[in-house]
Amino acid sequence: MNRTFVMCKPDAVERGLVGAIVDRFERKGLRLVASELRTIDRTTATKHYAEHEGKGFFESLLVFITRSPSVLLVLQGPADTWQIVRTMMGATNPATAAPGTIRGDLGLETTENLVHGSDSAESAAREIAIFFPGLG
Ligand code: 3AN
Repeated sequence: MNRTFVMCKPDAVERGLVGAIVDRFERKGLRLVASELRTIDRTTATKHYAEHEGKGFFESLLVFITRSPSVLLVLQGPADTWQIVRTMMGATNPATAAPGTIRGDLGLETTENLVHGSDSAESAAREIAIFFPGLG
């Protein structure tokens, strides 16, 4: 899969960091093939985060991700584009994410960690179908 799904989460939009984040991906050489500012509804968020249902942070994750618009992106690059994006994002907890990564440079909170990127080729296909069903 040479396409992956990326979300600049509500905190990234609220803090005015979308441009800085997209800039990193574009400068890396990845190409935008879809982009939309959208407030994610609860049903879609539940589907997207199905693997975390039942965990302690699930409810606060849903409240956060639906509270204001996110910028939804599909990025295209060479094989395993999802992996390139994950490397650029850094670890889930921004407090310990490596400097030079998006989370390492711009964030501090685990829930409000600025970006989401698909974690496998299968997830990328699943998530692109959820958020951009019309994308051929
Ligand atoms: P990643 O976003 O790095 O793929 P996941 O898929 O494990 O991380 O978690 C999805 C989202 O759930 C994270 N981006 C974060 O917002 C939230 N999350 C994950 N683990 C925790 C945790 N231990 N405490 C609070 N929120 C968490």
